[in-house]
Amino acid sequence: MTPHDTQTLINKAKEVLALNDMGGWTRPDPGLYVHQWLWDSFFAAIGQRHYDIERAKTEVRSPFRAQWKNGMLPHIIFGDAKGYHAGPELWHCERSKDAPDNIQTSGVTQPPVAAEAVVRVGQKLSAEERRAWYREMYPKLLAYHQWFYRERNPRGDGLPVIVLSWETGMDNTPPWMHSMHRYAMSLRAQLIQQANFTSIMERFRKDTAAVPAEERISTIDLYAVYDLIKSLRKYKYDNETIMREHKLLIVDVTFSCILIRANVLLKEIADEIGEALPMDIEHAMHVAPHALETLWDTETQQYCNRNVSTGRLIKIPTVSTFMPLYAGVLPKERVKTLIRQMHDPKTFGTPFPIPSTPINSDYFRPNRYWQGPTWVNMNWMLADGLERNGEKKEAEQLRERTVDMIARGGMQEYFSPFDAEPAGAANFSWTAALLIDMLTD
Ligand code: 9WN
Repeated sequence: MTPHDTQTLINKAKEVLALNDMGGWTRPDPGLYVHQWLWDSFFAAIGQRHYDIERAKTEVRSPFRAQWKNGMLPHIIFGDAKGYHAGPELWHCERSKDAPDNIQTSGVTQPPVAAEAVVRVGQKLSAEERRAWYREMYPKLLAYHQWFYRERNPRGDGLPVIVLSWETGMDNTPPWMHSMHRYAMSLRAQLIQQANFTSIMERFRKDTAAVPAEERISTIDLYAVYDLIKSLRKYKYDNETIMREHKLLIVDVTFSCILIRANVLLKEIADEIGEALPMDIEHAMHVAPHALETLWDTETQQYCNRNVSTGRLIKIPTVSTFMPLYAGVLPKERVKTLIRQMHDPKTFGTPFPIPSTPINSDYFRPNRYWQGPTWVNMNWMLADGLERNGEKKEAEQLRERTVDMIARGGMQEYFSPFDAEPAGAANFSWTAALLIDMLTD
């Protein structure tokens, strides 16, 4: 790519971020996701830091204005826009004693990339400014991380229990959909499915006005997710009740890996400002990598989610199997195995890697959301992980393929792993932001 092309792409990406700039926060896109999402904002800041550091700081601060009293950062903060398919009237977050006052949010969280964004912004500051920035952010970040261990880690093994596929950010990822169908379909969802009512229910969907239905979560899966949200709402988002009563409790590989990495970054922040991490976090940092290894399935040679209720691994392959590269430094042999799998043309080794679901999976569709397409945020984290695992060339190659995919497909939400055909929402913020990051660093 010529320097000229690079500059044109960066300019286009900045235009997308400007288009989605709502003042103090960035929406994911102009049509479908018209509120604020947690990990989207942190990814947005990772791009913004390259050309407007103050704006990036504002973006990182903004999700904390809705931090729950128990420390949780909610996955959506609702603004005034109308029309989103799962708005405040579905969540009723005010039913929780922990919900923030005077602001509407969802009642679950999303992968904790907050510490990553705080550190990436910190990298662009002078040592003195960085310490001030870290002093400001550390207590809020710490409260968030401690919430996981107080409320979502009954086994004390350092891996959080996730209660809705939307928390993982990979909404219809196959292992979650499989377990939901098997163990957690509401009566209503079962009836819709059995009576073949899905085509009728399809008409009531709001999300498919913005994006074609075949690129989104299926209708039955969406209604089942809505019903799970209603059951969390019934439990008033109280995690003690949820851990006891909820039908779908999963230890998720991607989520776990992001939290493991986030704790390492939290420690970096604490060290720089002379703070000692509390015991609960120290303990989690010590035990979580061992617990992560129990998610490795020797038979199928992949990392798998675990269904907490059955105790069994869900052996359905997805891109998550590579995320332990992002979590930390793995033994060389394991790194080589994962890289071999990434390049296998029968599974993940596509022209525009890495597909969210391998191409030989029954679930695979090249344009259906988290069941096949390639996502820029996953590639960004995996390239970072490859690099920290000593695989610089692999990391560079993955970034090049990702940039090429965006250059062909545009600033889209996701892409076909075969030919970079764009799918999902257009003018998508994290694609733009992470592209800027990949082209700048
Ligand atoms: C539900 C905003 C979000 C992303 C998620 C992605 C999608 C929402 C939806 O959009 O989820 O949270 O309505 O489909 O799966 O990762 O944060 O971009």
